Amino acid sequence: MQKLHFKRALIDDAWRSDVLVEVDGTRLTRLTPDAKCPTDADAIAGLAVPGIANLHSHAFQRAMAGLTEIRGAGEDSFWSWRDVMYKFLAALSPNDIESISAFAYAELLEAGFTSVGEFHYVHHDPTGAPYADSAEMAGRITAAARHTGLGLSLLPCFYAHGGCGGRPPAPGQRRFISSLDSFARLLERSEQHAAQCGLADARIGLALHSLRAVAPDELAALADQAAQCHWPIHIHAAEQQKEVDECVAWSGKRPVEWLIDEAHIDARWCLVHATHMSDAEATGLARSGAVAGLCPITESNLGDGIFPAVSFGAAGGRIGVGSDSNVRISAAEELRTLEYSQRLRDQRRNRIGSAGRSTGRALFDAAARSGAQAIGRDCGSLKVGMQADIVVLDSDHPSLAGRADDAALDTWIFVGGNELVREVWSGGRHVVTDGRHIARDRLATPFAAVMRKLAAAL
Ligand code: NGQ
Ligand code: ZN
Repeated sequence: MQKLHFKRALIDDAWRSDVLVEVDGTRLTRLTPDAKCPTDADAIAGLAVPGIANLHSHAFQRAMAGLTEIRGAGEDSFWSWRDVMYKFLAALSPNDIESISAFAYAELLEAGFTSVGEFHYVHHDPTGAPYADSAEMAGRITAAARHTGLGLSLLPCFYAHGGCGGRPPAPGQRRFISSLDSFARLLERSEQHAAQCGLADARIGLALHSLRAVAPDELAALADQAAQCHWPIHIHAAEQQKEVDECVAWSGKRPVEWLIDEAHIDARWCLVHATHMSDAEATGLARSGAVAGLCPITESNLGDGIFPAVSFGAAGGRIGVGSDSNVRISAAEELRTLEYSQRLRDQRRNRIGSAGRSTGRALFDAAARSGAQAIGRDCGSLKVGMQADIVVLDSDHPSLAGRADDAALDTWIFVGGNELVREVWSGGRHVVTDGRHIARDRLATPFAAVMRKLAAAL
């Protein structure tokens, strides 16, 4: 049993003072506002808010951040970036994946994310042959979570084809490819890795790469299994116009439309990106209860397009955020980038949320609540029974002087960023102190070694 006493905290969706928080294992067991700090509790200054779930990450891509910002001979695009990404991942070893992921996860925690949905698809060795343990790489992801204490929802990804209509995979995709049979074993082993990784709150779900990589019969079979296991289901959808065109040429339907009509998506689903939607698709997606998994920094970096957050929100749609390519890791900046994309498109201010309310708070609440839904975790709100996922903002920072409550959230999101994150608990584990992950130095050395090796190889 741990006892923490917070000067000010956002509990059960309201700001309260002098909150005594009791944690048993990974969960919150009691929250008492207006309480004195008992002698056996740690007194924490600052503003405590629930940690945000990062609903979409490809951790390995952290090590190529900054290496794809040179224009090629032709038009640079998502697709030319993807070619570089394939070249980059071709030689990654299991040790490399573990070192990169562990450092990225430490950074996620320092950035205010307390859990991650790891959309994991680099399964096989560089020739495309399975490792002796078919979930070797998944095991390296669970090890990274253990090294850092980050809450993990591991989403092993099924990937079988190179394009809509069952096109054969390209050579660059050979490390991803499974059949339904081989994937069943990989899933089972992944579950074991999650169960045995030493984090009581690690769990798994299912990722289907995209309608380009998964055929309808495969999607139906795996979605059935996920439903029986109560797993969340994630799929990339409609990130690029070319992908929409390919889907229409194949099926007569746009990707989100196809998923609504043919996959009967519901609240267990997370459609990652969902950038290119008609009004009818946006309404249908909102009605389904599925989460739109937005990755605003990566979507900006890759030139994907602008998500229709205003109309989607008006239809009651649910949005969460993910760090995807990890080109820049910051919960605050993901939310800021999302809001700014809407302002730039509409030539207006304060687009997400409602009149008279803090925009930062609206962004934060949406991402906290729907992020938790998307990756199947009891988090996103500080109340009894939830994970003890807590982020404390540094009220001693000059940017936060005189800023209380929602104004502090607005300041974190629009003015500051990671430098305002001071203390972080994930599942009751106190892993960031004074703005730094407790294992940062130990994890930085192997990460830097991989960075040097890979930069030389590209
Ligand atoms: C991925 N990343 O799987 O890493 C994808 C690109 C694809 C993003 N969607 C590859 N941002 O979609 O084929
Ligand atoms: Zn992705």
